[in-house]
Parts: sequence; structure tokens; C-alpha cells
Amino acid sequence: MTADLFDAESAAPLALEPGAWVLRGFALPRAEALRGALQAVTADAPLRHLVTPGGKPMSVATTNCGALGWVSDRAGYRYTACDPLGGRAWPAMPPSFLALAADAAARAGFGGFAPDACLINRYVPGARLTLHQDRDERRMDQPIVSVSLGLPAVFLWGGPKRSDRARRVPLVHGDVVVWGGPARLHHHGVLPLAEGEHPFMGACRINLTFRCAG
Ligand code: MD3
Ligand code: FE
Repeated sequence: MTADLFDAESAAPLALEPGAWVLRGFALPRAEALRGALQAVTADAPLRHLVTPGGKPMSVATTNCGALGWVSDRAGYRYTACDPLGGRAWPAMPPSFLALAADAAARAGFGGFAPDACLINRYVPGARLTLHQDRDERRMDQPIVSVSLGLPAVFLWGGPKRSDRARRVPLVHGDVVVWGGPARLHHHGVLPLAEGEHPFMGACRINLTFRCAG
């Protein structure tokens, strides 16, 4: 067990394509700490179903921590300093979150990653994310780090054009993916989550995405 966890943090990252790195199991040794910090963040800024600019509630439930948080409503997509629910600043980024994001980015060759935003998505069975680009961040030269916890998901990995053929990449509990450079503006999404029960997270998948938004 200990040997596996050590390997997870020291193994060489796998390149999906230039700029996209999969670090299988990288978050496993830190999963307990992440879950504790997540609990504190969601107690302060609850997960909620944002509405798209078209007015449809998203199937994924969302919250944020860090100086900036991503929100969507009838007015569009943007980053805000305050949680629109309650009007207070988003909860601070927990040190365990920041350290994981910086360590994973460094492992993929992006030293000095200092995200100011962590978007937290919760998927229950059936929840999905249609193909999209992440283009609301100011810093396109900085990578995005994504951490998967709980139930497995099938990630859709497309190209620069929405019509580009998308590959299916299975992501499981503890996987971390780093996306940057030429991959930063590729389309991506998540297929509807399958039914299941995860021993550590229950009947859901949590995804943390770290960004330099401001
Ligand atoms: C590739 N979330 O919140 S994270 C999102 O699993 C989002 O919840 C997904 O896409 C999730 O916007 C996937 C992986 C991810 C995030 C941003 C990317 C992959 C990316 C930006 C560019 C390329
Ligand atoms: Fe995205």
C-alpha cells in the first residue's frame, strides 16, 4: 500500500498529447486531507446548480474556493470575487489544495503554478458536461490542473474545433490531469456519470479544477 502511494507521486506522467499530462493516482496519498478541506469549503459556500446563459440548470453542482470563483447565470459566464449566494468572498483556497495543484503542475513541467481559482464540480449519476472550451481565464499561458475524486468518469478530449473528433479518457479516483500549452483551449467534456457507490466519496464524483483566472 505504502509502496503504491509512493509510486503514485513519483511515477512519470503520461502524455495524452503535447500539453496534456495524466498523473494516475497522484492525489491518492492526499485524498483524506482533500476530502476534509472540501467539507469545510462546501459548508461555507454550498454546492449549487448554476443556470446556463440560456436559463437551464446545469446537471453538475458547483462551488469555488480561492480569490476568484467561476459562475454562470442569465448574464453569462465570468469569474467573481464574491459568492453570489450570500455576497461574501469565496472561501480561501485550502493549503492542501494549493500544494497538490502546484506539485502536480511541477511534475508535468509547469513550475511555479499559483492558481487563484479552484472550481469544484460535483457529479451524481446522470450528471454530465457537454463539450466546451475554458476561455474565461485571463492567463492562457498557465495550465489548468484537474483532480478527480470518487466515482469514475469518462472524460471527452477533443481538439481546437468543436467538431474535432473527441477521444474518451477514463478518469478514476485520485487521477490528476494537467492541461497547458497547445492543449489549453481544446474542447472537453464529461459523459453522463454511471450509477455507482464509491467507498471513499459515496455516490458521486468530485472534480477540482485549478486555474489562474485573474
Ligand atoms: C482541458 N470540468 O469545470 S476537468 C470545467 O471533470 C470542466 O468536471 C471537467 O471541464 C470535470 O470546466 C473536466 C478537466 C479540464 C478542465 C479544463 C480544461 C480539462 C481541460 C481546459 C482545457 C483543456
Ligand atoms: Fe472545462
